Amino acid sequence: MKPENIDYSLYLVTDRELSRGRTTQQIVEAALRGGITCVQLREKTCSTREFITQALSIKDQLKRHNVPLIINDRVDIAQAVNADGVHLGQSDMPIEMAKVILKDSMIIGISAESLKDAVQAEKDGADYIGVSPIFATPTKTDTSPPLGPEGLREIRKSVKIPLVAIGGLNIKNAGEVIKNGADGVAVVSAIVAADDPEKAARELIKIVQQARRP
Ligand code: TZP
Ligand code: MG
Repeated sequence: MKPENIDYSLYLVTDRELSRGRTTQQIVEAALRGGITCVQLREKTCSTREFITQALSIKDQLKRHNVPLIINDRVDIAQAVNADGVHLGQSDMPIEMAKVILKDSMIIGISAESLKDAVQAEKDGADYIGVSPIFATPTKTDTSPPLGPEGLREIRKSVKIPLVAIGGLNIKNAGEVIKNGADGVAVVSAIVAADDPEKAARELIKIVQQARRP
């Protein structure tokens, strides 16, 4: 999928630990029915071989819905499975090196935890920025202090590429982050750990769409 065709509106980030016994495929399938528009496969504990197997399986699932697959951290796996893109944090492979390895059409998302990171990521040629964390979240605790909607708004003023907000987002605050400049809302627990991931996704996408109306 071409970078300009990616819809970041509701961006699901997977987490097998929070899935409450359901497989990542089950969560993704339900979330697709609910209306997610992008998936990042985030595997922090499994082997490379298992990561690849998961990526190929989820890629297949997403293809049927024309939803892009982004791989967290692993440039090699993104390239090997021909994913739509890769998402890199500030401690992962530098973007200029990732660009050497990846084919030109591959989307590169960069996590920014400050205005400085965000401006740099755009300058370096990122396709989108994950603005993180907006709010404190138990899902990821090794983060910088939360930026809040104000921090997001500041970044929006300085950066033109798509901004995907992440960290502590749910149906109560998703609208607020869209109104403060995010192009999309990325969630882990609000979908992955929900009693009903389909319903959770459906509610979230509706809130995102409503928040965009003037
Ligand atoms: N990156 C920054 S915060 C975060 C990641 C992966 C976790 C977001 O999880 P949740 O459950 O949506 O707050
Ligand atoms: Mg990372």
